[in-house]
Amino acid sequence: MRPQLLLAMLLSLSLGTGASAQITFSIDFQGPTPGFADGFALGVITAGDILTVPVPGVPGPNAPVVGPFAVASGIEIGAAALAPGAYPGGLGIVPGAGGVMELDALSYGKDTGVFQFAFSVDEFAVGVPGAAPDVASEGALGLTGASADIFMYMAPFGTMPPGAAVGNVALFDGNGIGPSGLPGVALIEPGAPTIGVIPDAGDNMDAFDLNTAPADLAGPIYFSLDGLFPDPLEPATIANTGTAPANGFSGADVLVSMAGGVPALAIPAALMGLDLGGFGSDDLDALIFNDPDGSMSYTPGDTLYFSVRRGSAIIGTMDSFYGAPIEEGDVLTIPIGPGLPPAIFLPAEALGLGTARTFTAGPWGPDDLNAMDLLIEPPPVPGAGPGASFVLAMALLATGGAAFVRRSSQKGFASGGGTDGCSRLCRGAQSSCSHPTRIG
Ligand SMILES: [Ca+2]
Ligand SMILES: [Ca+2]
Ligand SMILES: [Ca+2]
Ligand SMILES: [Ca+2]
Repeated sequence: MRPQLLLAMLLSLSLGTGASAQITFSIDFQGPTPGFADGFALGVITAGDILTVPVPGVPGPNAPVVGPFAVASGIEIGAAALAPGAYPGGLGIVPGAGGVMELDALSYGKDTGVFQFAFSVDEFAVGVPGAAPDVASEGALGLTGASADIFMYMAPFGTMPPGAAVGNVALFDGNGIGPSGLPGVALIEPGAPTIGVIPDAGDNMDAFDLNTAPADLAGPIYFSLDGLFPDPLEPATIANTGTAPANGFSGADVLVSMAGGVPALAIPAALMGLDLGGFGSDDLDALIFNDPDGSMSYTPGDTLYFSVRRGSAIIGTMDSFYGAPIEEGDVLTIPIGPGLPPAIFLPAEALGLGTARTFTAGPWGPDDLNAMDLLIEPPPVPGAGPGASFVLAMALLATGGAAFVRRSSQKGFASGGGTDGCSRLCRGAQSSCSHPTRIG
């Protein structure tokens, strides 16, 4: 077995045991899946919906499984009031530009733990080559499916000064087929970067929660909506929907809904050092929130991390902790004082992403982290329970395995892993091409 495949399998096993692997997520409006009938046969998928894996079926939330998938992802909770979903009620979101509802960050307020940190990127991310499958091998200069995938940071979650490089490895796959061999979530890939073209060929997972318990669905559900300012890489399109201002909020605000309710402000942009350039000038695009006292707001003792998307005004501003220019791939946290910019907690280069700071940005600029979660699995004990295999994988990397994995991955990368076959058209193998119906 190839070392990098062994590593990926070990990492997936570390999450593949127990109910904690259940996933809920959202996709962005630019991909091909919005407009499809959902895999639960409940309704039509939108970019504001909270989705899950369509098998084994309702009620969900379900865990990623190896593809191919004959149907699209299932709607767990719909975006609009009374929208169809396995959990009834909807988030009460009203559409922005073009009738689009775009939810771009998600948390149930129970993101705890210090060990396992997972994230996703968009279709322009190139990554810094490490141990495939990773952002670099799956990204815009590789197999072009990284935007639908989830990756795991290869060190315990903790702050790191800008400049440090650790890396990542793929954890879950968009379509669950193809070279990585990892379980998937019934999204469509690959999707090469396309500037100013909609829909994109592939989906972009733009929010996820990796340990969603059925009880979480009752709420509170924390999320952010899309700001109005354009994506600099999508100049000729309606690149962003302004769902946030259409609902009366900034794209940089963290909101909260109970299923069946309407969005309310939970964590204002200003508390996070965002929108210093004016209302709606920043857009929060990834969220980790733990609210142990249940206040539904940020209070001392809570855990809060976030990221901003490309085009946000705060990008390039010196962060308030390390004094380094903020980038769209950084994991940020609240400022060290009121009125100051956010603090960089984990710089994008530590995650194996390309940054301007380290001169590793790709042809489309610095990589954008656009979804993340901190897992509830307890710190691993070697030989016992979930996470133990992660320790084994780390040990593999820490020893001579690291150099061997790198050599092997470069070799495998050069020879090409192939593409995902007919997935672009049917989410599955050609023998089971029952394509879901696109509506509208
Ligand atoms: Ca979305
Ligand atoms: Ca993504
Ligand atoms: Ca947002
Ligand atoms: Ca970001």
